[in-house]
Amino acid sequence: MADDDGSGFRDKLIRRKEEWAREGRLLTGKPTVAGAGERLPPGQREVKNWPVLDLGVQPDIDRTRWKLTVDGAVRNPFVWDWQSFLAQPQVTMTSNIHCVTGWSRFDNAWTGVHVEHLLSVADPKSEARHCVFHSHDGYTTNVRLDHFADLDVMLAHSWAGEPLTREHGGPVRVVIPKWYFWKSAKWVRRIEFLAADRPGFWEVRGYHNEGDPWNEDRYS
Ligand SMILES: Nc1nc2c(c(=O)[nH]1)N[C@H]1C(S)=C(S)[C@@H](COP(=O)(O)O)O[C@H]1N2
Ligand SMILES: [Mo]
Repeated sequence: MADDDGSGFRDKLIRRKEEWAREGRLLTGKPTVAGAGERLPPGQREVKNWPVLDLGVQPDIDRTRWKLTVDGAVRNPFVWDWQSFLAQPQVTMTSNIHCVTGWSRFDNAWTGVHVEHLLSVADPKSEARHCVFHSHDGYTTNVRLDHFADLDVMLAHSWAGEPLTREHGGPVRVVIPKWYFWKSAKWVRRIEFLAADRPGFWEVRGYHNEGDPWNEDRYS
């Protein structure tokens, strides 16, 4: 794909998603309570395939050169390379995906490093309240530290027992099941801890700062 086509696609996609935010696309005005027997949040439909959504640039990161930096308001900033990442305790957890464009995909088995372990190593300072994920495609997204610390959050390198493919964010992506999927940064390269919030790529383009699908937190 030529550079022109790439950035044209990107600009068009960004404009369309900004328009959805202005229109309030898919909003039903009927928020529901998570876990009340229903698996599908309001305005969502289930898909069996797994759509690919990003800004049209899928960085090709060789696992031998992959590194994750964890820094900012932490007592123990560190860098994991691929071997040290795999040497950390590994977990497999199953969760649902809810994309703000309207599709949900149930029962995704992710394998990787649990957020509880990452936080025990990094040891956030008392002033740390927020996190920003930085990705290899230039994408960023923000979450509150207490939301990042939810026990269903992880850094995944595998999906359904297979290495995470490049198009879905491999070598490693963030998985935050309780929020719309734009918070789950693909190709993550850095996790920065902050005292003050710093909205990310979609959060400054009309999307909600948090993103609870049950509450229809689609737009700001
Ligand atoms: N680095 C990066 N992460 C990203 C994005 C992106 O453009 N770049 N898009 C987000 C959005 S809007 C969605 S819906 C999901 C899509 O993940 P998938 O392609 O694996 O379905 O990734 C999220 N994480
Ligand atoms: Mo998305």
